[in-house]
Amino acid sequence: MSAPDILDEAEVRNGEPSDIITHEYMEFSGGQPRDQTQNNNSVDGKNKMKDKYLVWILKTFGLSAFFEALVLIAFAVTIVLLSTQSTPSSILSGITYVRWGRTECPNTAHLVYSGIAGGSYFEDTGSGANLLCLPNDPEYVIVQEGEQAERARIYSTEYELSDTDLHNHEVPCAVCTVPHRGRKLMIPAKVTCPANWTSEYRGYLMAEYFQRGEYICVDEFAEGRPGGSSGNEDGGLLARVEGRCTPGNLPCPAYINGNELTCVVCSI
Ligand SMILES: [Ca+2]
Ligand SMILES: [Ca+2]
Repeated sequence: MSAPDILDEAEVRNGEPSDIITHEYMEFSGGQPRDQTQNNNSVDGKNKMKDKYLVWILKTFGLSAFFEALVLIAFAVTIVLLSTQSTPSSILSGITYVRWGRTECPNTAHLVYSGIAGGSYFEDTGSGANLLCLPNDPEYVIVQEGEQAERARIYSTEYELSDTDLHNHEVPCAVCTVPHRGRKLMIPAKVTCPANWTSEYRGYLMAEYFQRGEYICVDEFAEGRPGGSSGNEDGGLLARVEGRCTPGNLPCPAYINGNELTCVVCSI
């Protein structure tokens, strides 16, 4: 007998669910006869309603549709549980770094935003010492229009590389993030990473030409900012860094006096 035939028979008998279904419920609830006590009658009445409802669902939607729905619900619950469990690790793991000299990230990383290197004016004695990757679309809140004297200042930064085509071009930057990594490190004077570390990018060590500032790693394939100017507008000035053996005691000849230093950004 097919499933629809069973369901049809269930409805025909006194308009109540079939004995097959009722009997199965009785066995499940301890196998007591349906009319043994008043309480049992009350419970039995509720069970009849449940059985009727079940029969109606099965008859209306069919057995296959019913079980397909169950499978879909189980699949959805599994997806929700997996996504809930993966959220903390995806948030808590990963590194972020600035790729100086480029507007895009390496293939292994995701771009957070790209912008332009910003720093202090090359003759200023104040303002910040570090370089910032300024977004291309700043958001303002409270401002006093016009220039005020009592302000630190930030300017775009140019390559000060007169022996290259990059000279006087503004320096772009890309903020990159790599999931499932725990540490990052910029190693000066190296183009290779330690064992088990991954090279994010490599290039040349650079720093502010006239001022005390931070050393940064500029990509070996550095570019000028798209839409920027090759004119000499100054602002911040970024120059390559060479080692000097004297004065001081740099370990020469491992370091060679006057050689421009490299750099690599590594992650693990
Ligand atoms: Ca320029
Ligand atoms: Ca040199």
